[in-house]
Amino acid sequence: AYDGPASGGGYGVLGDYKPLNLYLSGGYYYLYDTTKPMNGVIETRTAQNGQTLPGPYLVDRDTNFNSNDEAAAVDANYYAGKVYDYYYNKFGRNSFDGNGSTLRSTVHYGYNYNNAFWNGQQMVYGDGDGRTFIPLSGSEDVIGHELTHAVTERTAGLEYHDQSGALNESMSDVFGVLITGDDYLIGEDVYTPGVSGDALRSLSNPERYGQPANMSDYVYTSSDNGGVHTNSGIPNKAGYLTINQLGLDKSSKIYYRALTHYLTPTAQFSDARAACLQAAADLYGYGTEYNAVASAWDQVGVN
Ligand code: ASN
Ligand code: ZN
Ligand code: CA
Ligand code: CA
Repeated sequence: AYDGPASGGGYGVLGDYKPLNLYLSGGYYYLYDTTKPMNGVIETRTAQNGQTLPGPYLVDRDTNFNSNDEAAAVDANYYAGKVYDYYYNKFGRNSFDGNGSTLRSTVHYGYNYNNAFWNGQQMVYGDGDGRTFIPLSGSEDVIGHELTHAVTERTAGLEYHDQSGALNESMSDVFGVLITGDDYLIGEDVYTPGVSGDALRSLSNPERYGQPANMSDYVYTSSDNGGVHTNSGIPNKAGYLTINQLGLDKSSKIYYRALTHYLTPTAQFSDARAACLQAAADLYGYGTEYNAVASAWDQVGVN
């Protein structure tokens, strides 16, 4: 065959088959998707259980990515494509920077590493230890969360500490939910394989996972950059209440406009309320939608 784009498929972390856009070069197939209208590509590499980034490509001799160590990579590239499609189709945003830059992921980061992150340049996924997590790229909402950190960095620029940091975290969780559109849980597909029905966080019930859901329970701490993964429960609950009242489409438009037009690096929770209200007014006027947003933030004690 000739070198160039190729179609194939593979099995993800949960064992499900999915089609893949590959690239053939020198007798090897790459997780390297050239089919999007980007300046770059969507590609996935491996850290081979080390911490050197971005690491080499993970390649296969044929178009069927069916080996065990390929599963995390299959999902990383597949879901990165899904999240790319969401931002492009819904908002016309071409990749995280709006300029079609390459979406790079690295899987098999570290050993038994129970986390995933955006490092300012790419997404990085651990394999988990098999008890707390299985490979984290197996969850579309985790990928939506991490890639939204990249969007936030290039738009609102929310500083990653205290209330602005909790808003940064919350935007990633809210878009994780808006992108998948199926539940209000984050990480349920890859969290505690031995326990069913749980998740890393819940937008509808933040308290279930130790987060506050009202300003009166805000946690003052010096750990986790001022509790950014804890206090995000408050704006997360407002996000749930918004989505529950207005649905995915209107809520997506309101949140995206708030994130890209109104929020600034030092925004506090009250600024997020104001940003969502202004976005709702811009898009829908001062009616049902505006009142729903106001009610959502009222209910979590943010004025
Ligand atoms: N998974 C975490 C997050 O995206 C990593 C971190 O603490 N930044 O929030
Ligand atoms: Zn995060
Ligand atoms: Ca979910
Ligand atoms: Ca579980």
